[in-house]
Amino acid sequence: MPPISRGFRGRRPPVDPTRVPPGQYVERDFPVLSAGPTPRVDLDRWQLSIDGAIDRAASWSWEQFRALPQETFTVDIHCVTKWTKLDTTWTGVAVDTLLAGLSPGGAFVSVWCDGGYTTNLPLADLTDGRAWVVHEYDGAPLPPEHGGPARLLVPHLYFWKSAKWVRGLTITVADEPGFWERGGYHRRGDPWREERYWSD
Ligand SMILES: Nc1nc2c(c(=O)[nH]1)N[C@H]1C(S)=C(S)[C@@H](COP(=O)(O)O)O[C@H]1N2
Ligand SMILES: [Mo]
Repeated sequence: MPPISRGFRGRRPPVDPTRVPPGQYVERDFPVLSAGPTPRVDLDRWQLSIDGAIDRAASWSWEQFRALPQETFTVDIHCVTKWTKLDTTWTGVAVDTLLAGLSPGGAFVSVWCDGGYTTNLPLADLTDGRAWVVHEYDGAPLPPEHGGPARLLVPHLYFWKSAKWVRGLTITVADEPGFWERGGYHRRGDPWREERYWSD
């Protein structure tokens, strides 16, 4: 008997509705949403930094970053433009690992990137195993259009918080709106509460 019967690949298991936040639909492809061109990144000069309101700043070269403890995990992602993609698999370093031994002196983070994109989040949304800086998608190096060499991944918030081409996390005392947040998007962006706009 053949291992895969005819037509099997065309059939899709039904979607578990409890995994799809309100107002979202399930997308099978992986759309690219970028506010500008994909930046070119020289890995020899790439650095990831944590700075701002923190007793001691930290930075990692690409080699140092790749030598940190790595995690591979599968999560669902939710874009504010209403697509949800289930079971996406990533590899990278937990933000907890980056923050280990550092003492942030503020409760917020401004994330900055090659290309100039920024986004803001409560620090609490980046800790307790809920956020990573990832460099692999589906077992392969993260494609540039999806944020390679490395992007932030915060799957429990709308995907605009998952900054592509991430280069730094600046700890701030006050919540400082980033690129889309200045344009009216929510300061936190919880898809289960439909926190789409600043006024939600
Ligand atoms: N640097 C950067 N990060 C970004 C964006 C961007 O324009 N620039 N777009 C955001 C938005 S709105 C979404 S939905 C996701 C899209 O990620 P994708 O292109 O991998 O699907 O990246 C987020 N991170
Ligand atoms: Mo988005």
